[in-house]
Amino acid sequence: MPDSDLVQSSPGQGLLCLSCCVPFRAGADCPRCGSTRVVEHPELFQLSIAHMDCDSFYASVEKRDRPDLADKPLLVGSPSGRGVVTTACYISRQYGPRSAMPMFKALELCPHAVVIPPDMAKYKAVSAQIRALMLQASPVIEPLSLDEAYLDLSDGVRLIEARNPAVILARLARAVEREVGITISVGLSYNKFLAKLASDRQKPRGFSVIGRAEALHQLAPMPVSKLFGVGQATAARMKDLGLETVADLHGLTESQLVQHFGKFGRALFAMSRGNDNRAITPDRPVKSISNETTFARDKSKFDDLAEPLRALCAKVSGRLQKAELKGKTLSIKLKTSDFKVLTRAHSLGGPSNDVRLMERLALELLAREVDGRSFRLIGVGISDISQVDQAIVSDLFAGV
Ligand code: TTP
Ligand code: MG
Repeated sequence: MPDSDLVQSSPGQGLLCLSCCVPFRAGADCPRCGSTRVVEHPELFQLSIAHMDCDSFYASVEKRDRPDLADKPLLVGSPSGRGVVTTACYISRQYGPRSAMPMFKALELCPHAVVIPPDMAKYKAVSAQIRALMLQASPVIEPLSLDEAYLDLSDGVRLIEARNPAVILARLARAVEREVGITISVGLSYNKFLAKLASDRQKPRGFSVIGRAEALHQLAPMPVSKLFGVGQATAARMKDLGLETVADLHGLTESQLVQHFGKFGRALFAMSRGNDNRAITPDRPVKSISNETTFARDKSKFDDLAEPLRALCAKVSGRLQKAELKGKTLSIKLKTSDFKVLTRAHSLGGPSNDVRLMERLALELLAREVDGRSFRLIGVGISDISQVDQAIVSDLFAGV
């Protein structure tokens, strides 16, 4: 663990500079760089589920490309006046415009706003760039739309074990600003529902934390509409029942909620207490790539088995390289002449698609199994695959 993160492993400490991304022990401003952009929370270094959401996404991208608009109110949407606002920048929001508002109304509220039509191809490219940065932190990210995603940075999941999740998130937000040129807000908690709630609390350029000790207390005064899955219709039904805030829900038992809202009542009961056990599911499954050969005649000698195994390693490594993928675990598969399947796995010691490393480990695994038995099939596979470029990882997450 880097010294800078180690400093924070003591309980009760929870200060992190959002400018230089280094934790510190005490004080209001960062003792290292003097920044006042500091996040403080007693559970800051114990939480690992995050939600990140870009600030006024389309408008931020347009402002990045038109620096002359930086200080001006900007609306992204159809300039004809008959369409709706897709994004209102934060300056324009001071005058009232919001997403989904008819453009003519937004322009009544903010007549001096500049209007730019949306350029979806550009926003998709920016989104892909941000996603690539996120994938350097964890293979388990779940995008919800072009500008937001959940990230699982738990132990055993995140790619940079040595760094605390909060530090990784601060670095990611900084990388999005520096490399993509727009700002993003971070929510950090212990489940998806609370992480998303948190990311929305301090926009723009926020870093907000909801810990276990405070969740119930913080949820209590919120309107029921803040709960995941409570739309206008459900909120209206709740109002009829006298349920307007989350605290009102706390007064009901789970079975009472189920009585009123069916199966959803169970989710409501859990969420109103800050519980949410939904897993973060990557949009594309963490893939594995494998290849196998069935022999015309069974083989039992090491050399006879090693030759096809080398050829399979070359194929699998070639596929990985072509797709710009790397895997962390190598496995071999053997099927005996009486159809028993054996699989043996070994870590590659980090993401790799190097054919020589794969061959060496595959042959080591093979050597342990060769004992006179005859085999009819041999295979090799790489799993724990991510689109990680180690060189970039070390740039983004190494050092302080
Ligand atoms: P949001 O994340 O909801 O909004 P935002 O990024 O503009 O602002 P915030 O800082 O509050 O997160 O949506 C992301 C993008 O999705 C937004 O820039 C434009 C698009 N969008 C629409 O096209 N129509 C809509 O009604 C909304 C809400 C968003
Ligand atoms: Mg957004």
